[in-house]
Amino acid sequence: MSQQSDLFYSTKERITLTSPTELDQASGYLWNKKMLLQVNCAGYVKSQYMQHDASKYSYGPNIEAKTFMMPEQEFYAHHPGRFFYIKEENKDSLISIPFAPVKSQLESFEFSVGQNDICWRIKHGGLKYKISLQLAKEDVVELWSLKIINQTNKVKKINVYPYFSIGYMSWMNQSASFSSELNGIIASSIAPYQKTEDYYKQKDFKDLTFLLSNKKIDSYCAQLAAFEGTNGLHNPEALKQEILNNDSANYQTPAAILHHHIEINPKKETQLNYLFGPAKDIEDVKQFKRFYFEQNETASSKLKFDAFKTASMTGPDVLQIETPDPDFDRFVNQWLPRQVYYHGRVNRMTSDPQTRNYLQDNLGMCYLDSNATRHALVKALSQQFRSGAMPDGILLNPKAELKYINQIPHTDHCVWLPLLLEVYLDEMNDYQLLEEKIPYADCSDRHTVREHIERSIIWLVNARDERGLSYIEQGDWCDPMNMVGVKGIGVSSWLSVATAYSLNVWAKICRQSGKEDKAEDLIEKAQEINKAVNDYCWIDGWYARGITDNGRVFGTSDDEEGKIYLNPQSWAMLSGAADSVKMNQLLEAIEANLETPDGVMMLAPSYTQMVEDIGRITQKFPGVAENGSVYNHAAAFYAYSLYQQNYSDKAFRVLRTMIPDGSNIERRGQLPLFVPNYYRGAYHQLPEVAGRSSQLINTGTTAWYYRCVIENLCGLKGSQGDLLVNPQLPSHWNIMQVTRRFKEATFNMQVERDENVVSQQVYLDNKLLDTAKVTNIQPGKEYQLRVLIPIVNENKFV
Ligand code: CEZ
Repeated sequence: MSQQSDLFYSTKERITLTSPTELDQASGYLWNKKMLLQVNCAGYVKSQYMQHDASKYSYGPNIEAKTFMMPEQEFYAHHPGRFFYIKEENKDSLISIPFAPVKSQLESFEFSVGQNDICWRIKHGGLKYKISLQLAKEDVVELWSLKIINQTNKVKKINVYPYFSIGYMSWMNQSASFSSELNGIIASSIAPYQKTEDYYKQKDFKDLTFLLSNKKIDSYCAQLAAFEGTNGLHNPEALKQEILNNDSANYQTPAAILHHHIEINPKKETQLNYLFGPAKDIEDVKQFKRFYFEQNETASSKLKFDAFKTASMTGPDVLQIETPDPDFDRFVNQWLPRQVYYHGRVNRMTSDPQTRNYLQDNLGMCYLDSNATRHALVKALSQQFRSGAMPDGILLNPKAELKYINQIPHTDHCVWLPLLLEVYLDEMNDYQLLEEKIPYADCSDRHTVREHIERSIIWLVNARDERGLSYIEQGDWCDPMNMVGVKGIGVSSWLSVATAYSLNVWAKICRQSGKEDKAEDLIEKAQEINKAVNDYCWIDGWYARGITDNGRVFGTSDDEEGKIYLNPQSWAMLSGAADSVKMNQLLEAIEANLETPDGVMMLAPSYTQMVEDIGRITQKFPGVAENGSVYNHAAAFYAYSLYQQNYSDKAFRVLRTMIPDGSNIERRGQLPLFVPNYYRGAYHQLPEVAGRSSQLINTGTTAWYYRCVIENLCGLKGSQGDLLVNPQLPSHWNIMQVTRRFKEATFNMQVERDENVVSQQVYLDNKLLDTAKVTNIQPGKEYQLRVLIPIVNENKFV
């Protein structure tokens, strides 16, 4: 166990917060392939599940907009949650655990997040409470357990009132009542609709929400208003008396409140289990009751539900590191692969993930489950158009439709195809994939993957103006940059260098798959694009962000706001546009304008007013999301580009700064168990909120972060079936141990600095290798690697 601050401590697989108030936005997340819960330390819960598309079963107290997951969603008194009111018999004192809604001082509090469960340990009034939450393996069901231990020498008589939010379900039809047969609250609704055809679309919707208990209840309340009365949830009217009024909700906002009167003998304990979730009909609920309660040997006794019935959120164990930085190790070994796996398995809880997100999330998944990546690549290419263009979103099921941002034309989606293919081929050496035949979205001709990629490359090369710069239309990687090229003239410097980089990557793949001639053409074209970017976008020491429909170059020192953007700089390093002179200049410009203690901002200064020839990005609150936050996805690109140029210390600092630790956790407001999509930026404009976490776990950062760690920091990168060995340690590390699974073999690597070596030496099973690569790798075999690297005189990682 390492105590990283008096607020939290970590063990190998858990992070535990010891205060419900010091980090009040702190949360953990649990998921299975159909549902996602973000659970806050006080008991508030954001829950959603997939039916055709993201849906809810526990809502706020009034109609909620159906939209994609948002950053910085604050909690409020009626925010949905899972709470247990506790009242000792004949005593007025009322508490609620884990903390909200009563929020009274508790004697001791722990919020502990594990890989596959979340639990709370609370002591108060001579009783010890352990609340545990797991998710079902496949079903959309929350599995809750509450264990109460009487630590006193007297019999304890208490009333327990689990309050699980249901909220405002539907303006068409909502109600709730108690089912004695199921021993629980059943709330039912009709998902609102007006178009006739929607009736048939949603006939099989799970419009019921249920809360079942495995212990006979004494009374209940299924109506929010009746429970709360005029007092509010911190002191509900209904709890003025011991027995609840057994209120139903009849087109009134439902709630699920049960009541158990319990007597616990001295030093004895009792255990209560609950199932909560959506269902299509009563039969569905009965089935869950049978499966999770009746057929669950352990339900009545032990805290946990049968392991085979609960979700596991950790992918295969492919990488373990041990370095001088245990907090970093814990994050890389446990929490990062868990977040990468979540993205690859859950697709950000949508049925039409944005194409760039889908491809990048599967880039990360390639290290954990390369078959899933192969499947995703084939699926994405089968939705490509014959023209070579890629859609803005990938439809994951026959009923899926392109929604929200996927209805706005973005021009970058083809760029990510060769990048994903490169990681897949390096990891799996599966060049046969290039010959696999796949149809198009708008044509049944089946062409090879190679042909599909060729068409996407031609599409990218043709989507450029007379200067050779890439059109941006209503956005590139930056979604809300929607007015630079809305007239079809404006261009993006980022997309231009990204296109050049993508061409170079495809050239490498062509060279590796015997298409030498193609490779030459591609590299030439990439150089042509790099030249155009240098000719038109290199201004005063860094790359501008683009040129608008009216020919205004923006993202330069001439701009008051949005002077410099990070992405064009890092990708110009990747594409080869930036030679060493320009690289030094742009790195200085980044250091001077974008670097902050919380990380590298994606642009600065943040916009404080609308700029009509740039667009929506300038209307976002300064320092939030794309408008100058520390947008970790962009920072991860920067780290990757720095590693390619051997700026290992700078790259490691960018990665290390993304993980909250004792020195900045209060500022960031989250536990080090995920990388959020951003930390507040606008560091020089709004320092008081800079560094604040968006708390949003959906981010393309994780794929690139994992790639940087595996291929650069550890330097164990696949190449045509071999494993290249070239670790890039930060200069303040003298040693590192790594275990990596690659091509079903295990590589144990020890890296150490040695004053007798001037350049890296690689020993395989104690034999010095001529070249730093392991060839002829045998599946199932275990390999010992020892890498000696020079001592660094100057520790550049300060
Ligand atoms: O969505 C992300 C996208 O999922 O924004 C990134 C983009 O590369 C990702 O593909 C950068 O723009 O529409 C908006 O204003 C939102 O800001 C989305 O752009 C943003 C969501 O907030 C999720 O972060």
